[in-house]
Amino acid sequence: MDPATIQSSTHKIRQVENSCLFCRIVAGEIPATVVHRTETTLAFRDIDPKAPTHVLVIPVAHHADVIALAADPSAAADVLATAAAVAEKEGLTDGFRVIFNTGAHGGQEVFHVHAHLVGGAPLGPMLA
Ligand code: IU
Repeated sequence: MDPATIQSSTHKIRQVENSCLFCRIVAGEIPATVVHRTETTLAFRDIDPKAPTHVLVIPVAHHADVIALAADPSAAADVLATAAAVAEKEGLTDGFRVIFNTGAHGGQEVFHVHAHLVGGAPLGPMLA
């Protein structure tokens, strides 16, 4: 589907992929439990949490995966900064994981890059 141009709350024009679930969450078209928001990022609770805290951190701008995000260092830094801010907000003082599932072998299902911030309990040697 062609990208549509919409007016963001900050009055800057940005591109939104109409067919992208997470772009639609950013646009407020699909509900999500938002825990933190910046001008360039959004953090919301995963609908199927794998740990006591399971928050997805996304850039507002559409990037398909972490490879595309890496080509936009400012957005990449903003996503990590938001993950760190949410970890602090959620009280994850004993540690946490930040995971970018990527591609078919990585188990990526939603192709708007998202960092899984998981914690709140010992996670074991690997996240299943
Ligand atoms: P993945 O890395 O692309 O596999 O992760 C996608 C995540 O998005 C997964 O943990 C889902 O539970 C989560 N999710 C969501 O939080 N809200 C939704 O509406 C949908 C998926 I669809």
